Amino acid sequence: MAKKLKILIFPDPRLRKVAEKVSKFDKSLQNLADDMLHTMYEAKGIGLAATQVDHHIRLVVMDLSEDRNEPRVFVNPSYKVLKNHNLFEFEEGCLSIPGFNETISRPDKIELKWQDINGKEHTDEPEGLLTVCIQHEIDHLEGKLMVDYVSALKRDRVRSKLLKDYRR
Ligand code: GNR
Ligand code: NI
Repeated sequence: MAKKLKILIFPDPRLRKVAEKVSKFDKSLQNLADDMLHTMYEAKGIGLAATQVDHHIRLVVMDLSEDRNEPRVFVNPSYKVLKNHNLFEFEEGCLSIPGFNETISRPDKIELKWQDINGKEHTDEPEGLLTVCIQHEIDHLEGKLMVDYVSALKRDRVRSKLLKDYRR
């Protein structure tokens, strides 16, 4: 059975770690991906990076489908911004920053590379929400968060609020 993992909340310093490349495509990777998908569905998110559940490896799960029945796994994802891109504004949320929504501008045309759970390599030029979401998730793997795109004043307000609400 899949386990529900604890999602780290900003400003937990573990969210700032840079994730390591995955090189072993074994049962424990599969188990972590399953646990992350379960955790993402329980939290009603559309994506989750391993960093958010305190595993500092380059693993992302996602489900962008209406019916929540199209789980996807991205191992070692990376992207290049295409030359003919435009900036696309989208209101984002983050399971590690509950209650905070902000419109973020990101490039709308990327070449995405990743490996699947078996280590097989894939390349795609995604469209729409996947483009936004994978950039958000790869930011997590680099220790970067949505709050880094807003003013220091706003970031400090969010930090104080979450420290109060999620005091350990
Ligand atoms: O559930 C999520 N929704 C979302 C909406 C807009 C842009 C990105 C996202 S990802 C987020 C889940 C999350 O925090 N992933 O890291
Ligand atoms: Ni997030």
